[in-house]
Amino acid sequence: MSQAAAGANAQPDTAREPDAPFRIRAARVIVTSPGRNFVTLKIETEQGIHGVGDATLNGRELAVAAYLNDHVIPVLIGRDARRIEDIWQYLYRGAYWRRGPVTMRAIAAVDVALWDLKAKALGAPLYDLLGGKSRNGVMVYGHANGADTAETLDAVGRYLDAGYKAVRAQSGVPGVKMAYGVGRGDLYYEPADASLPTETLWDTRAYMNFAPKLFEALRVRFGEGPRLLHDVHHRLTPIEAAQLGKRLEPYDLFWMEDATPAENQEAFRLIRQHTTTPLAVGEVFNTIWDAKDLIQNQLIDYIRTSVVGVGGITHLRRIADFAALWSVRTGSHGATDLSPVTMGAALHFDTWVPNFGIQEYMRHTPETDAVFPHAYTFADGLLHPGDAPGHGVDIDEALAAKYPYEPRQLPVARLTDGTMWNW
Ligand code: CS2
Ligand code: MG
Repeated sequence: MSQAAAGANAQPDTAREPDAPFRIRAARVIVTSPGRNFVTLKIETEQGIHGVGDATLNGRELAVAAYLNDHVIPVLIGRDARRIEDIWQYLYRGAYWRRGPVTMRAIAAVDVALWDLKAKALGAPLYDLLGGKSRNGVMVYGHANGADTAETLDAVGRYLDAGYKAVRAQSGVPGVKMAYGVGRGDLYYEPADASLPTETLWDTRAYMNFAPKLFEALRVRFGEGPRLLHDVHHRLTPIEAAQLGKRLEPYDLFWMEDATPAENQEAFRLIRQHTTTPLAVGEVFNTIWDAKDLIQNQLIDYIRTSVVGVGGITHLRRIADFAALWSVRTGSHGATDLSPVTMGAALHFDTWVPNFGIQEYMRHTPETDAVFPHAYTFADGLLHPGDAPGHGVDIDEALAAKYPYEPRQLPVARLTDGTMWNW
């Protein structure tokens, strides 16, 4: 780069003098829609080794693709792929406008691709680079849902029959049009369903009266054995969340998730004062700063930050280590909008992380699985990352090219009087 192009006061970039084999030769963004949209970053070294990272942000996919193409890939070329930490710091601190879901997903894609690449170069599964196995398998929870209580109970039964040790239960609520979490079809719940946001309705009172009855019915039918989870999806005020947590206590939930929008971390203090139902939060968090007060004040029990949401393994590891000090365990987000690449990386992370709690697992469609060949397998309610070098997930670019991007957005929610609410 010429002095003029670099700026008059430019210093030599010390991170750009790598040994040739590990130089990043190329990086490219692959957008594909095998049933839903995914954004994938592939990084290649001079040596010919490649790593793969996920950058999917549901409903905002092309914003991250543009961030990567315009602002990240140009500064990656020529760097030493082994310097994962330095590249992370460069992309995080080097972005004056730091944090946020777009930036942090772009950083995550780079970070996960570099961990994949390094582990492949060393011929080791990624969990071995993190510190090795802490457990024999990763307990996951599946998503059971139905239009009403009877359908939801049947859906939970099918997951238990399939060997799941933990199941999240969501149900249609009488009087509520399109309640959160009620899918179409059995295994493949997908909320991003249209090119313009679908309008749904929300009725807090109807939901608050219904939810405890659903869990009572679940315990009557399935007994005390199964771990049951529930996602409130940011719909309640703090005092409503406190009330719901209290009403759910007799049914021994594994967790109540996203009871209120957590941009106000202080709200959880109020919820915590009133209920012992375990609390989980964090799928929309981007960095440790979103979770710091919740964790150090012991206001939550599970932190749901994911590899793709918080800038990759490098930063998720910091959050998990911090959480461990306060007995907060991990419970990473794992909806279908997190690609198989994120799932593979998450499973290596989960296999290592000492304060593991649970991993969310929504199955991808067969089309998605074919585009992303992967080493992970499911057996007896546990996922196993496999022992392939790296994170064990690749992308079939020729197949990916057959599924062009399709505009899709997440729904919005309004209260019954028309007021905008949190979806
Ligand atoms: C949900 C997600 O998995 C969960 O817990 O909250 O389904 C969420 O709605 C989607 O990931 C949004 O893209
Ligand atoms: Mg959720």
